[in-house]
Amino acid sequence: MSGLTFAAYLRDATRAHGALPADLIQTLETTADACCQISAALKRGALAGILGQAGSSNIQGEDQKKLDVISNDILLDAHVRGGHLAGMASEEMDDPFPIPEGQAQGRFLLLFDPLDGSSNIDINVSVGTIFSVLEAPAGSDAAEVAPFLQPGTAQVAAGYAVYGPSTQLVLTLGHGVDSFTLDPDSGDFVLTQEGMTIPAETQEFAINMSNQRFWEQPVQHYVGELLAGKTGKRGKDFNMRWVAAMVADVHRILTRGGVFLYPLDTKTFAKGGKLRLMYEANPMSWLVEQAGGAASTGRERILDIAPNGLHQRVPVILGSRAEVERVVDYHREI
Ligand code: AFP
Repeated sequence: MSGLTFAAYLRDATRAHGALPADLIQTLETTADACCQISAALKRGALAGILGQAGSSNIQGEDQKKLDVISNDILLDAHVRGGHLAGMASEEMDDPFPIPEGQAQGRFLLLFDPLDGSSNIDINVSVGTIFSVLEAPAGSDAAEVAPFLQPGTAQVAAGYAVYGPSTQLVLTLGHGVDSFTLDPDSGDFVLTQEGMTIPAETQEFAINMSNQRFWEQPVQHYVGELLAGKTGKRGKDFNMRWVAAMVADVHRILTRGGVFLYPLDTKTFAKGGKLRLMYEANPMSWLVEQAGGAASTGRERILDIAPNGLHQRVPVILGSRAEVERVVDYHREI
């Protein structure tokens, strides 16, 4: 199947796994097109005068970069014209965005983090777009928050684009994880890896070590064991990587294994964690599980969480199954 364009792949997925609804196919194709546009904007960077702060902040109180706002607008505009969605929700917007009256409507809901890791933009390091697709409950109103508040197990598609040396799109429809590379000549995403799998064991971990003094005891204990290396209980040396863009860190784990932790700590305790359930944790957790890994808050499976708000935050521990299970055990035992 390698070499298929994204559109041909979606037609093939229909043949292999039963018909994908036409409006879901359109949702995914339009999202891929929008990612292609975001990729082009990122490539122009300073030449287009689009680096730096936008002078606004999002609902989380975080300063927005110009490219956060531009990427959000690209996704909104593409999908308003598309005619296949009931509504959208974004990390960068306070409220849901229903498809305006007078525009064609569909039955799906799209949730996205338009530009994850945006602090990396100004230093020319990888960033990404994360998305999750849900079906709107019959008779629901996409101007309301309620239809969006579905657990991660209800996702019908999830994926991300990582804007690195090449632009890659990684997708799950619930039958494994496949990866596409943007062909800059044709503007098509082309299937380049089928069935991404995360090895159960690893020697690599990702965590922001500067937060160590704020962590809970189970995570202190786990990371302490990793740092002890060959001379400690684990009997092997571990390497550490931290890109500060979840997309890039998860992409590395999907590609060569590892474990990623943004655990609960005393700094983020009142908010419930750092990462957003609907825009980051749910889509990434589904991708990781579909690749044979695991994803937990330390205390529960992320995909089982019943959301209580559009911008809810949760602790995230995901990646190689054996490592995630060990951290979960420590949360039970320590
Ligand atoms: P933004 O999407 O607001 O740039 O946040 C990125 C992020 O949520 C996630 O992608 C990173 O893993 C994490 O923040 C990095 O956090 P630190 O700043 O604590 O390293």
